[in-house]
Amino acid sequence: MKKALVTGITGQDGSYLAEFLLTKGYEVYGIIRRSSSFNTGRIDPIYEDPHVPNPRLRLIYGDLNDASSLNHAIRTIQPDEIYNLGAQSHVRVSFDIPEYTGDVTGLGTIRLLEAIREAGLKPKFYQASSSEMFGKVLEVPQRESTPFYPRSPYGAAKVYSYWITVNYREAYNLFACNGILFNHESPRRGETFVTRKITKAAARIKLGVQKDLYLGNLDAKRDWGFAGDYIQAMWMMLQADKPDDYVIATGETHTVREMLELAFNRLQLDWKKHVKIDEKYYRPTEVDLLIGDASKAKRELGWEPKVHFEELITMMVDADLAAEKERLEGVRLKR
Ligand code: NAP
Ligand code: F7E
Repeated sequence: MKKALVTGITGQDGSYLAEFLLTKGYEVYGIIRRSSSFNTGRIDPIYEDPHVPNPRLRLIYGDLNDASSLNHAIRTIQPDEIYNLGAQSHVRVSFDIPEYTGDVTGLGTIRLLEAIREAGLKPKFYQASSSEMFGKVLEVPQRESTPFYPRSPYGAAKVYSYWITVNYREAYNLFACNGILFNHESPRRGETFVTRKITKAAARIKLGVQKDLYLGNLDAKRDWGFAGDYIQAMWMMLQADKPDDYVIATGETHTVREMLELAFNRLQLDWKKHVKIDEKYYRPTEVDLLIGDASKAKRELGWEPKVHFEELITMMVDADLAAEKERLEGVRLKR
């Protein structure tokens, strides 16, 4: 049975990837951080009852800023594949905690790569690279050969991780790949990223438990896809004949305003009556336009996105509406 080690397993992508790897017959090991409250909600359905855990899913404590925990995990598990999805992944927050972001999102990758090298192992390695590396874009659409121009501490840290992954591939002949993933969303998306913030607010406004929604720049354009499609590309990269770097995107771009309109329209709401602009959500430097060209992934891996933008936003609004109704029902029953 193949063994996969996933950092960031409690996150959006980690939870979809763990599910996917389990269906492929893998034994999955996830690194989790100690937290004062439970934060395994996204993987609870596959972990089952904590007293009767899934024997093929194991969680171990560790941290990307703690080299000894990574060394220990790799030496003891001896994984066949490693997916490095752990990161301080919020771009706006990276301006508030730039050094921490550099430590986890940048140096965390070298700690993991060094742990592999020191253990004398040759697992396949996936690095969660990001379209944020293209930042102030030097080419439209962005492809694997487009030069990087990061616009945030997060983007700069991801550029470091990208190049150190390439370097370990070339220096030590490691099967290491960068997936340059454009924005991808789902009902499991963190609630402070713009799509989820909007779909959750739309649901709450519809149900009368929220009145206004405060947002920042509505003109930014993003290439948004579905996380469930994108995690499959990660796995496909590690099954290819040779290690390489791939852009994963839909090839379509939309403004935040368009996304907002679509989400509110789904619930017959007029967003203009509820949305207010708050300067605090603006970034010191913005990424204005992202649109990816994933033709290399299609050609070489056979990967293509399946869920279209409208379908994705509908899926997210409907899920938030159902969850919010359930939450309110729970509150009503408790009274
Ligand atoms: P996410 O939901 O924010 O999840 C991030 C994960 O990283 C969580 O499991 C988090 O654990 C973990 N983490 C944070 N700090 C850590 C640390 N110091 N040590 C170990 N783990 C740590 O992110 P995502 O959307 O799933 O994205 C997955 C990866 O892809 C990230 O590296 C992100 O930067 C990158 N990426 C995302 C997108 C996108 O659009 N989603 C696009 C391109 C690249 P806790 O649960 O304990 O916080
Ligand atoms: O912002 C604008 C904001 O935070 C998208 C991460 O997963 O994808 C993500 O980074 C746009 C930006 O995602 C609000 O200014 C307006 O232009 O949802 P976001 P992101 O910054 O693109 C990349 C690929 C990653 O790698 C990252 O890990 O929306 N925006 N108003 C807002 N954004 C937020 N968060 N909140 C607002 O109120």
